[in-house]
Formats: sequence, C-alpha cells, structure tokens
Amino acid sequence: MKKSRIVVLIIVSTLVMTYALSFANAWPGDGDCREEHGITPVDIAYDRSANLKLDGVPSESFWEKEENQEGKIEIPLATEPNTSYFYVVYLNATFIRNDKYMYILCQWKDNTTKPNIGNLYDGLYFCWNIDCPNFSANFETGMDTASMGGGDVDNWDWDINQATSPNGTSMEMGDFCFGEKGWYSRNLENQDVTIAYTHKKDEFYTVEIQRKLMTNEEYDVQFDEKKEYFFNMGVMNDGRHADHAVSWTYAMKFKTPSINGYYPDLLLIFGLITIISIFLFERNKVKR
Ligand SMILES: [Ca+2]
Ligand SMILES: [Ca+2]
Ligand SMILES: [Ca+2]
Repeated sequence: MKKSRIVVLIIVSTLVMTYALSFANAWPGDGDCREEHGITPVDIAYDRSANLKLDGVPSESFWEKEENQEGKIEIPLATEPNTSYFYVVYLNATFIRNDKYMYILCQWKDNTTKPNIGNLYDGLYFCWNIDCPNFSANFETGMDTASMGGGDVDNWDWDINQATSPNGTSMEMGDFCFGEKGWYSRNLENQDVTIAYTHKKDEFYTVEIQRKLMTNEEYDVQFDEKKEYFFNMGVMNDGRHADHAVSWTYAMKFKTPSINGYYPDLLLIFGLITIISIFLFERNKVKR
C-alpha cells in the first residue's frame, strides 16, 4: 500500500474512533457529558402561518419550507456503553413555532416498532430546563436535580403503551415535572402537551408534538422570552430503564419573530436612521 494511503487510512480510523468514543461517553457514569460535548445550539424557526394538523403525518408544507429548515437538526442518542443493549440512534427533529404554539417533528429508526411481547415498548421524552443553575443530561442520582444545583425540569414523556388511540390520532404526551427531591405529582399540573404518531413497521417512527408557548404553570417551561432554552431528550427502545438512548444538552435559541422577513429590531434601527437622516437633511436645508 502506498505511504499516502496508509496516512489517509490512519487519519480516517482515528476520526471514526474519536467519533465512536464520543458517543460512548454520552452516558451518565462517565461524568457530565457537558464537558465532553458542550451544549449544541439549535434554532427554532418562526412561521406565523404554520398551522399543525396533529396526526403524525408531516404533510404540512411548513415542515419543508426552505426558510424553516433552520429549525431542523439531527440529534444523536446513545445508551450506556459496554452493555448488551448498547445502541446509537439518530433522531431527526424540526422545531417550528407560530405566535401561540411550538411544534416539533421527530423521526427515528426502530427495527422493532411497537413490540407486543410482555411489557416492552418504545417512546421518547424531552427534559426542558426551568430554573436549574447547572442543567445537564447527566442524572447522577436518578430523575432529580440535586446534582444540577436544584431547580425544576419540565418533562414531556410518551410511550407506545400510553397510545390508546390508533395511529394518526392525537393524544396526551405526559406532562410532568421533577425537582431537587424528584418527581412532583402529575395532578399538580394541566396536561399541556399533545402528540400524534405513525410508524412504518420495523423501520421508523414519526411523531408530531404540540405545546402552547406559554402555559403559565410553575411546573412547565414558559417560552416567553428571547433567550436560550436548554433541553435534552431520550428515546426508548423495547424497554424503559437503563436501556434508553439519551442525547446531550441542546440550547434552543428563541429569537424575535420576523415580520414579513424583517426583524422588528432591524426595522426599528432602519426607521430611526431614516428619521435622523430626514431631520439632518431638513436642518441643513434651513441653514442654507
Ligand atoms: Ca401533520
Ligand atoms: Ca422498538
Ligand atoms: Ca410540566
């Protein structure tokens, strides 16, 4: 083999191994994965005309609109390394909002969709930071925030076992919350998250999720500010405990909505510049 080819082979192998190892470190037990991966920024597209038909079928044109693709991301998730059930799954997510709702489209591969053996099942969850100082995907002591400096986390959780409706019909996605000491009672909050799913047998799942931007409940994250919202998520495959794949942490950026393609901040700046220009022009005219 030529020397140059050997060099290329070594470089490619090193890159592949580094990539694989970075997933292996994604699981709690290896320390806080924020140190390993950092926090990945993700945009949410604003489309005031987006109107979801919540049926698990992404046939709405807004999902594919070119200007909404900024809200599209591939999220890698991995289970605990060195286990018999180790696997990595890539979930394609698209985040879009209008003035009232956040919509999320998720698609991921699963070659054992909706198994009906025993209590095995598939599903997914989101964890949204409400007010943890050190929000992380590393749950050292279980589902509580003791290792994150306290604070609360809004949890949206759904599995096929809860799917009492047939494919293509919307249903509740569990709307929960946990804090420093663990889970709060679900009865304390309204159920504000809805979901619908479809699947192609033993190939993949597609889900559409809808939640109001603001619920005005202390057990929910409120999307009412221009800031970054931290979240991480998980995918369950044929079970629910350690054998689910987790993501690292993402920072969703909520920007000022654009008006007809222009941002209000920019409009304000242009408006001010125009007014000042006219004022100066008129003043110079008077002086002459
Ligand atoms: Ca739909
Ligand atoms: Ca499965
Ligand atoms: Ca909640």
